[in-house]
This record gives sequence, C-alpha cells and structure tokens, in this order.
Amino acid sequence: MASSNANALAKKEFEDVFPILTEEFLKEVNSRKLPQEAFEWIKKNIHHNVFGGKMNRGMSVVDSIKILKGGETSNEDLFKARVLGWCVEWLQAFFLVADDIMDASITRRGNPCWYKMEGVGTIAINDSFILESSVYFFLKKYFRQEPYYVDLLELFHEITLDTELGQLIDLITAPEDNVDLNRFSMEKYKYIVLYKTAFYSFYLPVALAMHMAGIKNVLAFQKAKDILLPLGEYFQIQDDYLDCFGDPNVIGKIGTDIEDNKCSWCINQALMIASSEQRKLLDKHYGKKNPEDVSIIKQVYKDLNLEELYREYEENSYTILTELISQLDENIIKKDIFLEYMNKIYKRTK
Ligand code: GPP
Ligand code: MG
Ligand code: MG
Repeated sequence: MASSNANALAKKEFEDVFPILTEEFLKEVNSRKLPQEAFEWIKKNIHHNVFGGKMNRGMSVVDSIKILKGGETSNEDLFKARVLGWCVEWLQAFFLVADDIMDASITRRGNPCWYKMEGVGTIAINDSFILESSVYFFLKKYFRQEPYYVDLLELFHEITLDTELGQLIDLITAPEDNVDLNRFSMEKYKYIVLYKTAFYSFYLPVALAMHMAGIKNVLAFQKAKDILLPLGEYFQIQDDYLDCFGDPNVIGKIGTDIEDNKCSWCINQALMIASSEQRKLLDKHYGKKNPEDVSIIKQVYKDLNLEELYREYEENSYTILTELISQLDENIIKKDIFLEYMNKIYKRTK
C-alpha cells in the first residue's frame, strides 16, 4: 500500500491535469466565436460539476496503469492515464447533472445541485450534454494517434448505454406518483445497480488502463469484469445504506431515496424480513415527501436492525471478493489492481 503522503501527491498530480483540460475545452468552444456569456456559462458548468468529487474513479485509471506497466510506466503514460481518468470524471458529471434533475435532488458534493443554481433550471439538461461531448473532444485530442483509439471510443459508448439502461430501469421501477413496493425485489435491485453504477464506476476505469497497456486478451477483460462488477454492486449497496444512515455532512448530499420511492438496498432488505404490521407501515409511508413519513420508514428500518444486517453484508462480501481475487491467474491479469480498489472503498463512510 502506498503511504498517505504518496496518495496525496498522486491526487494532487491528478488534480493538476484538470485546469489543463478545462483550458483546452474552453479554447475549443472559443474557436467557435461564442458570446462571452456562453463561454462563462460553460466555465461555471465545468467547475461546478466536474471538480470536487472524491475522484476515486479517475484516480483508479492512474493506479491501474501503474500496476499494469510497473517500472515501465513513463511520464507520458501517467499524463495520458490522468486524461482518461478525467474523461471518466467528466462522464460522471454528465450523469450526475442529469440524475439530480430526474431525482429532484437538492445537494451534491456539499453544494446545491447544478439545476438548483440561480438561473440554471432546465438549461442543466443541455449542460449535461456539453459535459458528455467534452469527453469525446479529449479522446480525440489526446488519443487520435493511438492504435487503441477506437477501443476507447467504443468502450465509452457502450458503458454510456449500459448506464442509461440502468438509469431507465431505476426510474421506471420507482415512479414517484405510483408507489407499489411489489415492483421491488433484490433481483431487480441487483440488475439496476449493475447497469447504473458498476459498469461506469468500476469496469470502465480499469478497462481504459488495460487498453492503454496494450492488453488485447478478451479473457483478461472478462476476468476484470467478473471482479469489478460485484465490487460495484458492493459499492452501490454502501451508497444506499449511507443515503439513509450516513451523515449528510460527511457524504456531502442529503439522501432522498425514501422520498423518491427508490428501489434501494434498504427497502428490499426490509421487505424480505418485515412482519405484516411493518409491511403495512412500509406500504403506507414509503415514497412520500413528508418528513414524518420518512421518519416512520427509518424507524421500521431501525426496528428491523438494518444497520446490523448491513455490517454482516459488508463483512460477507469482503470475504467473497477477497476469495474471487485470490483465484485470479496473474499471467492473465494482476491481482493488485483489484485489491487496491477494494481496500479503498471497504468500510467507507462517504
Ligand atoms: C446516480 O445514482 C445515477 C447515475 C450515476 C446514473 C445516471 C445515468 C444517467 C444516464 C443520467 P443515484 O441517483 O442512485 O445516486 P445519487 O444518490 O448520487 O444521486
Ligand atoms: Mg440520484
Ligand atoms: Mg438516480
């Protein structure tokens, strides 16, 4: 494990690439003789939405390339991996700006959601598209000459589709005007999570580094998926748990899953073990905006000892993932990539 000083430095070096890319993109839009106010708008959009997250996804492209190429990692490799890392962060910014509108969320990363900012509103929809387009501008600018350029393009396109499908199922399973807990199940839950989170957050960063490292073996990509997708499921279950039980000051957002009638891990877990009395309370109070309804649901969760069940789940999945990783063949793909990833998120509180 790298020391915390080395981690801080790696993060700083990653952060330092952000202004370079922002500048490049602004130069690009400026070449179209944009009115000054539109230029300023885009600048604000980027600063508000792309910067300021945990950067785990972006950093993991860099961590992965270091492991894959080892001592042969050049400064140019590092720079390129940072650019790809920022492409993942930019893609996520596109998703989150749009998602916050769809979820009627209030805050993100400790700030008001972009669409909630004075004068923004539904313009945020177009802003999310601009963030998406930036990804392809960066890919073209820095990777056009690389033999793996098309692989990168295809990967971004495929993963975007996966995420959009996950978002669709997430939304139609939880229409805000029609609460029906019978729609939920752990099986459906796992499907949503796989598509809306695991592909872009876990598989994408590692697969990008693998393309950069010149890996062509289809089996290596499959093995990476076999570990990273369950790891993504574990991460989203943490997210759902923290949405309800986390401290908003620590996680940087106010959870809205109960109000939004979300098919979250908590409600699915509760549905599996609730008594008929508790089930009635869940049916009556889930998916309502009123804070009293929300606190009744939270009380049922507490009575069902969800916190304890979550601890058990966390221990259990750590054991399973560790076992999966230990079975990997080092000749196909290095284990360290996955171990680092897992240790970063295990028992996280934000
Ligand atoms: C966030 O999930 C949603 C996504 C990352 C996918 C969005 C996809 C689009 C195509 C727009 P969430 O709503 O469960 O999480 P949070 O609590 O962070 O809003
Ligand atoms: Mg959301
Ligand atoms: Mg959502």
